[in-house]
Amino acid sequence: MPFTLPDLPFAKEALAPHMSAETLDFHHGKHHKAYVDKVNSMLAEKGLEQASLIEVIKDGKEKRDKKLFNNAAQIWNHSFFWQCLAPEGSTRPSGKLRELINDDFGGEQALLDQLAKASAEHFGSGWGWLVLNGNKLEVTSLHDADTPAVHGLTPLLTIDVWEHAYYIDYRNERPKFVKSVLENLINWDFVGQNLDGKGIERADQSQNAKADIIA
Ligand code: MN3
Repeated sequence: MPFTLPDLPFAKEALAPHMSAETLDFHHGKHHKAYVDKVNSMLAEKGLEQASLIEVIKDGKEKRDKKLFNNAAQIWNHSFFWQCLAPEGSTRPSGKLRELINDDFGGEQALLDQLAKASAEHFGSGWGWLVLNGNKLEVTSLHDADTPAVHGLTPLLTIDVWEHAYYIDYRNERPKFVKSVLENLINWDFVGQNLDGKGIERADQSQNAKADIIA
């Protein structure tokens, strides 16, 4: 069953000026789509036509098939990333998420500062992450296509720091991009929802045709 490129959960112009429609045209319409097309072109030869996206990612990791792992993990990371974004000022951390942020970081600004630092200072391509490790919130960053989905961590929020994520709007200024996205575009409702541990399936199902049939 081929994977499909999920639609963006917002209008392409809705994140400007922090993330332009042109960036989304390239980032979603070309980069994310290329990962989907690449994985689809590999499924038959790998005998994975019936696998879910997470199964494909795990298969790639177990068999040390870097091409399969990298492309499949990038589908998932991007599907998750789009869900983490929302038009400026539309949500704020609330409920249990707000409590955890206060307990583990001492407040929202401290969390944003740590996440901005980890993302901006990550060396090379990769992703900044807020994850739940056991019962504790943690900020981390992972290289290239690597994903918390295969590290036993519960993904809550991510920010893409590959150059393709910011070069059109911010040129080489990654810290400015990171700050702008973190302070203006985070869908905190989605982040809070992921405390239930189902964030991995949530981003998988959004583009897994098999899941649509079950639903
Ligand atoms: Mn990207």
